[in-house]
Amino acid sequence: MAWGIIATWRMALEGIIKAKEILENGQSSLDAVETAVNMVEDCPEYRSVGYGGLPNENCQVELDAAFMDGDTLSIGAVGGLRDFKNPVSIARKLMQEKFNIFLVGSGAEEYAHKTGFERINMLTEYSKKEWYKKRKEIYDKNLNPYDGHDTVGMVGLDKRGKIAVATSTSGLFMKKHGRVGDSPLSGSGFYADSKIGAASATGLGEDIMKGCISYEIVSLMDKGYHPQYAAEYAVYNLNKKLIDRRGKAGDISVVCMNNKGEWGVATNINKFSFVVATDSQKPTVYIASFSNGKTTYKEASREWINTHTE
Ligand code: SD4
Repeated sequence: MAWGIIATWRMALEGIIKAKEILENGQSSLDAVETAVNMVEDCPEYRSVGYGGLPNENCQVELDAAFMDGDTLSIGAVGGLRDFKNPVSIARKLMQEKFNIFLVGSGAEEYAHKTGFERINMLTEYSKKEWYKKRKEIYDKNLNPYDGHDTVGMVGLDKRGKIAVATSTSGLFMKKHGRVGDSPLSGSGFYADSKIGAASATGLGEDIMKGCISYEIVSLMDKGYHPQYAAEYAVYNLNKKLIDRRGKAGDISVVCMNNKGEWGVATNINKFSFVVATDSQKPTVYIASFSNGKTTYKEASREWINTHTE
C-alpha cells in the first residue's frame, strides 16, 4: 500500500527523513509522526516549536500541540503548556482518554507530570535574548508583535492505511499569557480521517480558526477533490471571506494528503516551505508561494536548506 508524509516548514526535514524509515518498515503513522515532531521539538534552532520556542509577552514559553488518529478519530490536545519536553507526546497520550482529551495550562502540566513526562525548562538563553530585542523593537518602532512564527503540522499515511496528524508550536511570539491558537483546535489546526485524508495549517491562528480550514479541506477531499484542489479552494475561499468581511486576512498555509498518498499545499504568503516524502518520492523540501490567486511551488536548493530553519 502507498505511504506518505507531509509537513509544514523546512524545519520538518530531519524528522521526515527519520519518519520515512519508520513508514517504509511498515510501522504505524502514529509513531512516524510522533518521532518526527519530537525531533523538531527537541531542536533549539527551530525557534517556534518545543525547546527554544519563542516566549509570550511575559517571557514564558507556552506550548500548544495536538494529535489525531484518523482510524478512530481519537484526539488529544494541550494548550498553554509550560516546561515539558515533548508536548506532542503528551497530546498523543491524551488521545487514549475517553474524557478530558484537551487540557490547558496547569491542568495539562499536572497530567503530564502524573503520566511521567519529562519536565525541563523550555526557555533558552537565545530565546530570552530575542524576547528582550523584540520588546525593545515593539516599544521603539511601534511594531506589530505578532509577525512571523511557525508551527510544525504533519500528516502521515502508513502502509496499512492509517492516517495520523499532529501539530506542535509555541504559538505567536509575544502572545498574551493564556492565548491558545489554532494548532491544538480540532478542525482548525488539524483534522484526520483515514477513510479520506488529513490536513494541517500554519499561520495566524486567530484567522485560521475562523474557517475551520483543516476540516474544510478533509470535507472537500471527501467529495472527491484532489488534495491540491481542496487545499487551494479552502485557503483562497477563507482568504477572500476574511478580506471581504474584515478588510484583511492573516497568513494561512496548509498541507494535506489523501488516503492514496496524493498531497496538496496552499498558501496566501510569498514563502511557505514544506517537506514531503512518499513511497515514490524521496524527502524533498519545497518552497510554495502565492501569485495570481494560485499556489505554485519549486524544490528548495541545497544551499537554501542549509541556510534556513523556517
Ligand atoms: C498559532 N498557527 O498559534 C500558530 C502559529 C503559526 O505560522 O503557525 N504561525 O496561531
